[in-house]
Amino acid sequence: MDKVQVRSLSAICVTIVALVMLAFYNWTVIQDQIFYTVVSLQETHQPGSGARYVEQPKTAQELIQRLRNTTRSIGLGTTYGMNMSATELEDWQAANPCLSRSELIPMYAERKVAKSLPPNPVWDELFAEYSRYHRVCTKSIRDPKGYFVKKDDSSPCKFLVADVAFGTGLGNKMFTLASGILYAIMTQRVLLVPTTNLVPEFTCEPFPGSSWRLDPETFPTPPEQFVTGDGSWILDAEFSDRVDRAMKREPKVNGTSLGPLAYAVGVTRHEWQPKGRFYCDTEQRAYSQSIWMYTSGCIYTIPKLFAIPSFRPVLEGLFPDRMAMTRVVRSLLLPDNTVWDRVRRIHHVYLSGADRQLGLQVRYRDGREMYNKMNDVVNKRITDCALENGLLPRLTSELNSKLLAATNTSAPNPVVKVFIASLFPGVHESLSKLYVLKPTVSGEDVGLVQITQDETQEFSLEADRQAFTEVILLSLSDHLMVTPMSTFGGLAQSFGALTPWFIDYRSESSTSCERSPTVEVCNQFSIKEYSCPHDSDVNGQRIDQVVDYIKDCPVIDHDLGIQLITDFES
Ligand SMILES: Nc1nc2c(ncn2[C@@H]2O[C@H](COP(=O)(O)OP(=O)(O)O)[C@@H](O)[C@H]2O)c(=O)[nH]1
Ligand SMILES: *[C@@H]1O[C@H](CO)[C@@H](O)[C@H](O)[C@H]1NC(C)=O
Ligand SMILES: *[C@@H]1O[C@H](CO)[C@@H](O)[C@H](O)[C@H]1NC(C)=O
Ligand SMILES: *[C@@H]1O[C@H](CO)[C@@H](O)[C@H](O)[C@H]1NC(C)=O
Ligand SMILES: *[C@@H]1O[C@H](CO)[C@@H](O)[C@H](O)[C@H]1NC(C)=O
Repeated sequence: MDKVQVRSLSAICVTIVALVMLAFYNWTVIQDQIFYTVVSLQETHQPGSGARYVEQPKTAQELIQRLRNTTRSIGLGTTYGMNMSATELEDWQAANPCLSRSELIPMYAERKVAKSLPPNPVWDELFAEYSRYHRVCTKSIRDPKGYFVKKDDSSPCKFLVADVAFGTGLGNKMFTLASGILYAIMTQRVLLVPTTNLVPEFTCEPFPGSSWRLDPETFPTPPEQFVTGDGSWILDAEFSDRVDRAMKREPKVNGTSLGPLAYAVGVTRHEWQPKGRFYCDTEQRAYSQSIWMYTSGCIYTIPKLFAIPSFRPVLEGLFPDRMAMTRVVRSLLLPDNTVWDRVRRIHHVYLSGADRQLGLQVRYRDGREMYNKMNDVVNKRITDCALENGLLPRLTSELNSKLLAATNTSAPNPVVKVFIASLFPGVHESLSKLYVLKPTVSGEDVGLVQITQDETQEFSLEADRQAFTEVILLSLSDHLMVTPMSTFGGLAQSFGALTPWFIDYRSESSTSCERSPTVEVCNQFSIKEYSCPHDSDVNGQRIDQVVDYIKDCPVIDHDLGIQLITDFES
């Protein structure tokens, strides 16, 4: 990891912490080396039923069926059963209230211009079945820590601890976790989320009768960044070595019978996401025989899951429109009641009743200095973009003739509400100067709303809650204009199922903005070729040449990444 990379990546995910991490980097490497020599001594262990190799399902229905079979095999005849009783469910819902689960989707449907995403019954069925699996597995092993420490593998259930790199903002957290969530579902692993990353503190518990919360104070997670971890985990380098050695011993087995290579594997990071070899069939076959996995980082990687050949049939069946992120966040990452209460109040007083809502997300990642330098040019581009694309009405210097002529106007002017999310006041001031002083040609009245302007990015539960509130309010827009590379705006786009316009932030540019080719966001800093030494059918090939709906991200957004092209546009 050289300095240039650290700087450019820190601009994306870990704004402040990266410098501290650089200082600790050498220390971490030393830790890892000590750790590897310890774990190599215990390479063999006897597999239980959870560690048996099973091929990836070929269809979404087969995945659902497998989850159901596992749930049945461990749930039937137990006190907790396969399903919860109605009273159990009511009690759980009373203890884990989540108003947004029933109230958010109808608000998207009420938008007057934006299209609603049609329902996806296969995804809903999978989510329900996975929730049941989660509950029954969690009940059956009782205590995740005890199960882990004993290296137990008597249950057919497997587990994923899905974490997020320390010190990241809301958007990066949610995209990273969403990637872990979809991976857990695809690989039939019980999803557990360390509460230190705070996501379980501002989202709803997603699985009825169960909990995804993992207390990292008591649960032994692997060594992460500069935090000391537990040595029971095999990390990437050692895992790849074991795969290589096993494949050398039996080159013909094609990964199918590698046998369990490790009880617990921590997927360490390269550029804040799993390394290229993670996205290979041979490695995935090997991972599938480990009982525990741990992932972390700060980058969205769902596009790369679509690149894994053995995952693709199920993912294509589940998301024929590729609206994967929207389904995941709307089912599993909903705002808890504290956040939802803010959304409802602010929406009610400032945004409801509009004929159209425009969302504007304006981010100056490097803070005040960048703001001072770019505020004028960014504001001009926002206005130009809004006018060129009909997102805001044009101004006139003449007074509204209709208003003046009529002494009794029965029909009030249509209202366009602009919700602005920014750490700075610049764009609100700039638009106020236009729309407060002058009427519009169309006779539409334009209202501007910005609820915070904190200037600096904070790292706290309160900062995440407020950021999430503003993301949801942005997502309720009919049209959305966002800052390139920003996962904050990207999260609003995913919740709202919106195809955004990227404001042009390049200093030398003659365009004001550009429409995104997709609702999906960019998998930033992604390696664009398969690096799968044991899968000669794809190794070295460009992913976009193997999978036709995966493309380079647009240059205006982020030129070092790939993304899914959606069949839905709004
Ligand atoms: N409330 C609020 N917070 C913001 C805004 N812009 C940035 N932030 C803060 O800065 C963080 C930005 O990190 P992140 O969401 O990962 O977005 P990214 O860095 O642009 O990809 C957020 O989580 C907030 O804490 C904003 O418009 N409103
Ligand atoms: C589920 O179990 C049934 C009955 O035991 C079996 O016929 C079926 O093949 C299993 N399905 C899958 C996908 O494992
Ligand atoms: C559990 O609930 C599912 C979905 O409602 C149903 O199909 C299944 O038959 C139930 N199983 C048992 C054992 O009650
Ligand atoms: C590897 O195994 C898979 C799954 O059984 C099979 O579909 C594929 O054809 C095999 N590839 C080779 C090169 O043997
Ligand atoms: C204004 O017009 C509306 C509808 O045309 C009518 O119902 C109302 O009585 C009028 N009000 C006045 C004060 O003239």
